[in-house]
Amino acid sequence: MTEIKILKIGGSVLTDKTRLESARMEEIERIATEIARHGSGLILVHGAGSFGHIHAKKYNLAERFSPEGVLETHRSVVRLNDLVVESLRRAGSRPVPVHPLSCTLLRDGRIDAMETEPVIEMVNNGLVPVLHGDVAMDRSIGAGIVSGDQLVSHLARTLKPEIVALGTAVDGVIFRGEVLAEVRREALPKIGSELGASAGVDVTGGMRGKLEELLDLADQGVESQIFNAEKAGQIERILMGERVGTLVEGRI
Ligand code: IP8
Repeated sequence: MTEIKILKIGGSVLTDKTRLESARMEEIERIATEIARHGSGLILVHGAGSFGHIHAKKYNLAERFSPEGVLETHRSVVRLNDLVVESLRRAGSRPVPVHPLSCTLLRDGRIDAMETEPVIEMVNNGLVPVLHGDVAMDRSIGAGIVSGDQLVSHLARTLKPEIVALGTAVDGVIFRGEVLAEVRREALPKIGSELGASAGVDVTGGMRGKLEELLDLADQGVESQIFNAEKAGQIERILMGERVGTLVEGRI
């Protein structure tokens, strides 16, 4: 089996989160070029940014079932996914879209079941599956939101990849103005209040949500990195196995 790397690029990097469905095409293209150079064994997950969060908030999807909200939010994130997939293809990569709504089931907002075998087969055949934060059916509340971070953590727990990295619009986990080289669960009470919210509309928890997701993963023995994907070259460094940004580690 191919060694797997899971990379998530946040919606704040790919879109302007303050303006409805506003893609940052130059960024998407630069990122696609970096990925195309080092994308073997890669599963890419991207956030929704202003393509999903604004619709999800409008229909209050985190709180109540809305058939119209499910459709509008899903179609919006698929539009962003199309742009990412197309840029990757132009850059020379072999992307395939994977929409979580069709292969993931939640219970109380957490992934209860996900069909991962097709994703593994894609990777084994040299394709780059491109997943994204999405709406998904939920056994308890009808439908809910599955963030890209939750998808990363679920896939990583199942597939035990060699590299897990979350590219954001900041340099890593920042505490008192400094980027932390590493972070463990024990540090959360101390640094928690300083963890910034995301710019613009965000229904899935900003840096704190991200960190909680990755600390749970670290508790299962899978370390990950949070780094700045807006800085040119950082994605390539990550995909080559370098340590960049903040390493999220398990308990001491
Ligand atoms: O941007 C959120 O995914 P995220 C998905 O990865 C929706 O948190 C539909 C708002």
